[in-house]
Amino acid sequence: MLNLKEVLQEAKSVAILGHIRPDGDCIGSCLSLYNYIETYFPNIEAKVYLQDFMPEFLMLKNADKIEHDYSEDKVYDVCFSLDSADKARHGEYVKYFDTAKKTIGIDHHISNQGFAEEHLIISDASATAEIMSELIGKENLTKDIAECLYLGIAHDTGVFQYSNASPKTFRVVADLLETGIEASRIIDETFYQKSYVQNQILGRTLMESIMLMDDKVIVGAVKLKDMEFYGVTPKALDGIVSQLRYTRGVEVAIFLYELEPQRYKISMRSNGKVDVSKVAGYFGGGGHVKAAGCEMSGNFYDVVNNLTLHIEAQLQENE
Ligand SMILES: [Mn+2]
Repeated sequence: MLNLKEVLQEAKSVAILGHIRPDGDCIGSCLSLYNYIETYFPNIEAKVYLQDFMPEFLMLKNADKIEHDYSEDKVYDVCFSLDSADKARHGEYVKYFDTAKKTIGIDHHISNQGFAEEHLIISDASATAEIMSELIGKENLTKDIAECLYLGIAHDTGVFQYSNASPKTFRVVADLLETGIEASRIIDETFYQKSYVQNQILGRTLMESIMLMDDKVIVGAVKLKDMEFYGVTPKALDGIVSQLRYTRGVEVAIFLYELEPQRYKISMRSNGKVDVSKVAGYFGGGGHVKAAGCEMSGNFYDVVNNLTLHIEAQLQENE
């Protein structure tokens, strides 16, 4: 297994890269490594590069030091690629990867082919942060490092709910909790909290949702003019489909938003009876059994009818 200490002992400068549109696991993993270096290898000049950033992650130590400028042509001794299944995921920061003297990839995506010189890819780890927890080692955890790792694992497991959260994940999380982190504050402020406007759109979408197929399918939609009215981007619509799924008796939740007139982005969630990745697959999309998405053209009713035909076929098959 990769030995973090050995790698860092020989390094004077380290670049840490995540992926474009970074999520909690990406940011948590990158900052855990940064904070580890700052604590145990203070002489190393380290930098985390991420293109954009969500303000709720500022609660993590040194989140304010994340670099968003890539104009400098610096050559690093070591470049870490975290939570990124392929090189293109690094976006414009890839130049630091390409020029570094040594590259190391750490990831949990099954599609990662190992594009770095040295890599640690564990596809049954729930999150890159779970792998980082093991690499850093229980004995080296500080509260600041543990907060980053906990946030990463919590986000990639949907707060420990998805099937990727294994008994091992919980053992790692137990070690993180031992450091005294404020676990519920981290989850509340970075995962569940929404802006007032987001809650308004969520409420309105739930209120205007429709039930189909003997109440086995629920459909919610947001139109372009609604997004304009509330002044939000599609990012603000995250989580609406999950809330739709929490409707008793529902097998599949469908959430649509308008990309342009007569063009929809569709997210689906299933409780297990219907494989929504198959449904999305018919329309050029994909995903997992319980979570999938695609894009479709047509008016709202055509789009919903086309989707429910495939859902109905699967429900009948399984009965
Ligand atoms: Mn991840």
